[in-house]
Amino acid sequence: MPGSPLRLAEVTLREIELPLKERFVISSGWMENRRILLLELRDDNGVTAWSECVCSDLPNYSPETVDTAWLALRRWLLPRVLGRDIDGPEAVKDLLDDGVQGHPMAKAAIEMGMWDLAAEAAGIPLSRLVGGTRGRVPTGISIGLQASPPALAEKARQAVADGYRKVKLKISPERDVDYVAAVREALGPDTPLAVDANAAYTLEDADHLARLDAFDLIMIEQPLAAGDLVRHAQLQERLATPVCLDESVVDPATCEDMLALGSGRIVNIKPGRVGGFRNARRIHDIAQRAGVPVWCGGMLESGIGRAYNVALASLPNFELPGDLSPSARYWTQDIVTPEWTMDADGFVTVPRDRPGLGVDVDTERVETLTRRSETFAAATAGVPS
Ligand code: OSB
Ligand code: MG
Repeated sequence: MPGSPLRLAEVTLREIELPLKERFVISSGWMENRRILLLELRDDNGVTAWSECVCSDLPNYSPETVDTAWLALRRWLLPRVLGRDIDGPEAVKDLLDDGVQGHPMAKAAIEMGMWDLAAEAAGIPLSRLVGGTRGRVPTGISIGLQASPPALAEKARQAVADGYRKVKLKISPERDVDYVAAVREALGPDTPLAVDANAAYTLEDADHLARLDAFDLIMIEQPLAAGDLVRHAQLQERLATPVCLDESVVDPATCEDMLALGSGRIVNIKPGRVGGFRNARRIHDIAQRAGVPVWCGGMLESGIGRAYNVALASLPNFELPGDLSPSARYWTQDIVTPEWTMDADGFVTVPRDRPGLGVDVDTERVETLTRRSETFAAATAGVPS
């Protein structure tokens, strides 16, 4: 890692409220007014970086929430890193894991912010620091549960017209085969189509899920519960469609277990879910060695979290389109400039001509949207040693 050690002088936690243009419904819950936890990190030299904690308001996707992350950050995680000499971003995760189980999204918010601080300090783009090789990344859309098969088919048709290179449909036991059939019929045989169940099924549903094999899906994402690696392997044996794991893969070890057991053939990597970029990169490498493609998932991030996802998705084994929709799909106005856009071919450009995230945070807008904030400083901040 280039340069001198990192030392965090100050971190501000902020909760903002950013309304989604449209309610986003998945099998386990829904989101409408996004509560977003942002971190502003400052090092000893006054270099700053923004990061985003990707938890939601409710613990439906994972046990963490905005409120648990705020608590974990202020009480246990920030005290482990503030004011310490840290060799580089690779070293952050071990400090955060020392005596603290779980809380991967809270940890990732610090860890990823430290990657950006290191990129800013070195004067290079974040994508370069993490080892990205792509100049643009293919983009897919994740469409929430809809009221009827025709309503879903219409959304899917619009997404293809917009240029998206993959269409992912949320499914649930009440809304699956008929919905997927309507979309496949509307889009024709060639559009890359996937489904995501967010853990809504059990192994008892294997015969039912096998009906989805008729639609030539590129994957079925997370059909069973997060801990069900063995059951996913049993299910995969009964399906022609590749299983992709999201909630189940929480660290490099669970990715190795998935591959050893045959629990799936594709990995969704969300850096927040796996505790940050160090783990995300390790999972990328493990999958690459196994010949298993990965893609970058999304958590309805603001433009700040999206910058990290775009940087990560520029790594070479991110072969499938990521859930990296442009800002305008989610928000009336994002909190970064320029906003994230997608070209007519369905690619998002990786910013490679400026240091760090490649976008500016609209601090005035963030201030207006802020519901609470709290600043934590190192005891020795500013004192030369
Ligand atoms: O399972 O991938 C998921 C959003 C919130 C929680 C879980 C998931 C999702 C998405 C959104 O699919 C994808 C996006 O950010 O566009
Ligand atoms: Mg998912």
